Amino acid sequence: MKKEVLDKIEIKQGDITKLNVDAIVNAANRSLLGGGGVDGAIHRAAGPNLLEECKKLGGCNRGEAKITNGHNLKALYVIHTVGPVYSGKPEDSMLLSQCYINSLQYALEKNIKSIAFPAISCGVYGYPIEKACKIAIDTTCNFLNDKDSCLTNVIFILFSSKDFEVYRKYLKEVFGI
Ligand code: AR6
Repeated sequence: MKKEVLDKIEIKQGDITKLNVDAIVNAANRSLLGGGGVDGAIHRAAGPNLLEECKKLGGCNRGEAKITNGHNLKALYVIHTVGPVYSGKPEDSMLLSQCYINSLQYALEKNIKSIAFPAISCGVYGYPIEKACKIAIDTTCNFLNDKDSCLTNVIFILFSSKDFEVYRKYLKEVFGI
């Protein structure tokens, strides 16, 4: 992997709603009308106008993404994506990978410089964090490697120290960073 790509990757532990980035990614459900977990936290922090905007989007299929404004968040945009419910079948990984690709594609189209991802599907949807971490990082690095974009900073933000540790170890073991 190119050093320029790896230099853009950052991991943090904390609350995605507090980040000062161009776009944050929401691990939403197909209705896009809010829910628990990170979705609930983003809607609470963004305020009721986010829900009003989401109502106009007509939902979202698994693996796809839709974009809204950030409203009361520091982030200018929220990119809503719907991850797979973990089943252990091969299509899980394909759908999860598509969530990252389609979110990054919006970043490219909107000239977004900084974006933050939560661990999509790793809460209510039950995706094992070790498997999801590999998909998140590999998919993102390959995207950055293959496409020209304005992105200078891609943050993976993990809520728990256990999940943060999984990402930290993977980056160290596989990429030496
Ligand atoms: N900042 C960063 N990460 C967070 C935050 C936060 N504020 N809150 C939770 N996480 P989940 P899913 C982490 O369940 O598995 C919703 O109800 C959390 O620890 O939010 O994709 C939707 O409406 C976990 O590692 O999303 C859907 O119905 C990760 O975010 C469903 O849950 C994802 O957990 C989506 O399930």
